[in-house]
Amino acid sequence: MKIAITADIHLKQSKDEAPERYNALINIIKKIKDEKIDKLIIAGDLFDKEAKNYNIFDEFVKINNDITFYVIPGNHDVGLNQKYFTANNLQIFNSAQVLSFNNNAIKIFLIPYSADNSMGEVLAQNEQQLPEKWVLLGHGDYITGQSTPNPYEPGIYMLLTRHDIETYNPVKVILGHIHKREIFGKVHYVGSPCGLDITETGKRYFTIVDTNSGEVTSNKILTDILYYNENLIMLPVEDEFGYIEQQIQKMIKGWSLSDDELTKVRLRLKINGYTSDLKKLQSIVNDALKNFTFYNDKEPDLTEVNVLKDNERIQIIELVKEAIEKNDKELGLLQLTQNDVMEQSLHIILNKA
Ligand SMILES: [Mn+2]
Repeated sequence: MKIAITADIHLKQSKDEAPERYNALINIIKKIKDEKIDKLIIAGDLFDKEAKNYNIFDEFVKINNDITFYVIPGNHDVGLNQKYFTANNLQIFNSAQVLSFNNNAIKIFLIPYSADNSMGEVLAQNEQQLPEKWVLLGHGDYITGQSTPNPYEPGIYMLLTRHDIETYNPVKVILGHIHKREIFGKVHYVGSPCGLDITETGKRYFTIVDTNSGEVTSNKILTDILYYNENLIMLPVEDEFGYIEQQIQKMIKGWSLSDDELTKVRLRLKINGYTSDLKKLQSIVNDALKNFTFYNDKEPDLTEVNVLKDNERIQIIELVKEAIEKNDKELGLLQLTQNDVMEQSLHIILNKA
């Protein structure tokens, strides 16, 4: 049996405010129906903090009466309660619980968010009722020392440690809270189904877990908006405008989006570095991106681009650029990008600390 999982939708009070979040949920429902899946778990932060009116979601659940919705609260909707809803196909869980769909399959252990406990404490309290094979589903921070900080959620929430996982040994762990889809070993962060703002970039996914095999897969969501927050470096090389056009094409290619998805992009672009002709740079950049929509309608930010007229240094920069491109493999081993090294080299060549 397959069960779909999403988290961190952060629905607003009305559908008019951030409608893309509702639309992402609608797309998930469409996709899981296509796959004949009839269960959707929402792993916390279904609602944004100020939500008080739940009728739109209640109606939405009722309309989709062939799906059962299982919801655990997250830190944004911590007081969420069954009595706020009338739909029969919706279950809200306020305490840790085992979900069991058929006897032989892997079970799901739900841990709703609580400000007073870590996930490890909840696991210890429930050790006796943990099934033989189970997937942990919760909302909080998994600490490996390598997770990406979430600017939306500073601090640590409902900690889960690697030690907890080793001690209780779930088949998989599926978590809400970090809005970026990330995978650390058996731990999967689902990620928000639609970026909430410019910091939540790239394609979005929901998760499907197979309760027979324990296999977890990521499935793309067709969102209304795809955020990209990019930085490029302008170099005053011989063919500087050809160079920046090439950088822009490389950036777009790196997103690997379909033509339709490219129309969903909301781009914030900042360019650093040096040019011989700022006015021309602006027109080249705007022309290369004329089919794109910019985040908050702000054109690419060129305020950090300096003008350089020194021919000798331009030649030196050209040589350094070639050397950096030739040694891309070595830079990769040092976990450096060509852009990082070029930026540092520019500071040195141009005497700017
Ligand atoms: Mn969240």
